[in-house]
Amino acid sequence: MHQDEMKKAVAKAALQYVEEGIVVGVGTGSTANHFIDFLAADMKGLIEGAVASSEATRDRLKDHGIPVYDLNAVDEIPVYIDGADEVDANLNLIKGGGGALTREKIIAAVAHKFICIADSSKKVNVLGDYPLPIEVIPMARSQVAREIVKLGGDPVYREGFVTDNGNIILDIHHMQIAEPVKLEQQLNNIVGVVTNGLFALRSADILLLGSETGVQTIT
Ligand code: ABF
Repeated sequence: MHQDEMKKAVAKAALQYVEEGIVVGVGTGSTANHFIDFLAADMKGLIEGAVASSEATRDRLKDHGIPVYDLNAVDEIPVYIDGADEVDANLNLIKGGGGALTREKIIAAVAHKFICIADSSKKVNVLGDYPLPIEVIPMARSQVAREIVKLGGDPVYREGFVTDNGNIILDIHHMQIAEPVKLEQQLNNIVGVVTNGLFALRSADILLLGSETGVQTIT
């Protein structure tokens, strides 16, 4: 299977976790986009609606005619389906390559179950080859960058990019992340950081991983 076929396969497999009548949390990115398309084809009218992790996802859901709710209007999210940029054996993730990490992390925190859908290229032994995105309040950019250097990272300003929340992104390069939980906490403690793209304190519950031979379910 090619990469996009793997993405489609895991997106379709994720439908098994979506029960009738629920509000489903929906992620961002090309794999999540496939999921939205399958969700609309198979379950539109059967689910109550969705909560979107980005403006782009909200638009795609709405284009398909799926009701989109504000998170504050929803009591619970039984399941959240989203992609990742990297995933390790313990289902810790790097997310936020598309810049939607903050809303993604909020929905992941609310969701009872977080299903990560990814093609095999995302599976790694140690997180960190993929630059780790950090959403930062604009006025704190230089200060946060200095603190990241102290932690051993190499922060790069994502030029010309503004998040859905009006903030900027620093991508941390060259960081082997041996202790994801510890680093997530350290980054959370830097004043001016809104969110970091490590999902280790709240990792995925289930990984649907696309491979040459089909979809593997990893827990
Ligand atoms: C979102 O989409 C992000 O957290 C992650 O950066 C990205 C994965 O993109 P794709 O599915 O296009 O590979 O889940």
